[in-house]
Amino acid sequence: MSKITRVKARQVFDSRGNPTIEAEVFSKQLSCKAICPSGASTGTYEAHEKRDKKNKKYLGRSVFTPIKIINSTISKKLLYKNVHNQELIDSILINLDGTKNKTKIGANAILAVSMAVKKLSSKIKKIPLYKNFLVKNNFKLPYPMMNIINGGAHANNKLRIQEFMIRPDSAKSFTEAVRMCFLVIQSLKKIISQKGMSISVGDEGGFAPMISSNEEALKLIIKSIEMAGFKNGKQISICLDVAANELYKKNKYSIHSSKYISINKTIQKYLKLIKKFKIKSIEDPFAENDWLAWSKFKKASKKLQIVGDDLYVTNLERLKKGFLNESSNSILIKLNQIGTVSETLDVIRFAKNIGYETIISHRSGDSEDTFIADLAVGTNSNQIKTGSLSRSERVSKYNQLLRIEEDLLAKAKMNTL
Ligand code: 2PG
Ligand code: MG
Repeated sequence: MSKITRVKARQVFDSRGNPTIEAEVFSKQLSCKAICPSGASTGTYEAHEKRDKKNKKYLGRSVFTPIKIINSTISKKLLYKNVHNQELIDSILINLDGTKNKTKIGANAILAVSMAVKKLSSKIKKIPLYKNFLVKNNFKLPYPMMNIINGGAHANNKLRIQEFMIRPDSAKSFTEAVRMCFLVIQSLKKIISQKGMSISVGDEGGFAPMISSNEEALKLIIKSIEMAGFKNGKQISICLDVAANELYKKNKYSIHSSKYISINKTIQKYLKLIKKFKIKSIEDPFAENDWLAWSKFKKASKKLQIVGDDLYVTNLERLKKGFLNESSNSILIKLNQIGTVSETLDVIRFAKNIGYETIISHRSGDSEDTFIADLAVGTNSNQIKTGSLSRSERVSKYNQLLRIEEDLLAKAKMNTL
């Protein structure tokens, strides 16, 4: 009953219309599918995404080579393995690849299989997916960080910062959290269209108006928070993902304007911005190898949540280095940056042990797969970022969290910030 009988993969498409892998894992009577997401502003140290570079039929983006590996080698190697033994299955996949960054088989192939195995294990146990991770009782719902204005590599406007997010800090339930964000988003929509700007959205479902100044975006958000009847910094907080890798050149940054300035000046400008707009969280304020800038910033900004994404790439070694360097106090978790469910859980466990917040995240190229919603609840992560309240690949995760809250009924509580 709990033995794997077959693994099959197929090419499907992600939210940007690019090919990606869906893996399906079978036991005697049941099967489960999982789809691998894909990033745009990727960190250098992420696990490898394998594509058919030379196949011009899909402009070099198809994934038939890794799919072939799943259908042959992986399917054979996992035959009759116990689907509940995730660690053994993941270690088989890791060893089968044998490289540091999963370049041989590809992390996209490995992850799709690893996630499908976890889902099948839950299905066979007849428990919801969120009950099949680390937490066994006292489940809590994460605070959403909704990316309501998209810039950087996720939109074709000139905004330098990639993500302008809101977090409904005063929400007492997930349902309430979504309602608060809904109200702010509707206000923002009105404000943007009254200004005669487009209300079309970027890759993560947030608006992508043709503005270029970070301050202008922040002012629009504050106005929409107030119009919705909330107070910025109290009921709703602003959070940013700078994705500074994209704005770095020779020890200088062009985060606050198109001019490249020193680390110290960049920090001073950040501090002003944080104070003026009551910003509570900043992700990737500096580039992935600029350890010195990270620790300087951490010392200078006392209560801020500082999140490492491209810095850590959900990699235990890099997280340990960041901990010793005092780089941040939080880590963004993306399954496909490391490539298996087990390694992701190892990183989450370690992060919790050192007192870091774990924030579960989507990718800018995502799909209808809602695995990360369950992962957030099942690992007691207090935040999730999965875009705005538009585009079904984003909304599907929030909808899944609403279902989980309903499933937990009166026992459901919000996590703590
Ligand atoms: C990020 C992510 C998700 P991408 O930088 O945090 O928002 O973007 O998937 O493009 O790396
Ligand atoms: Mg990021």
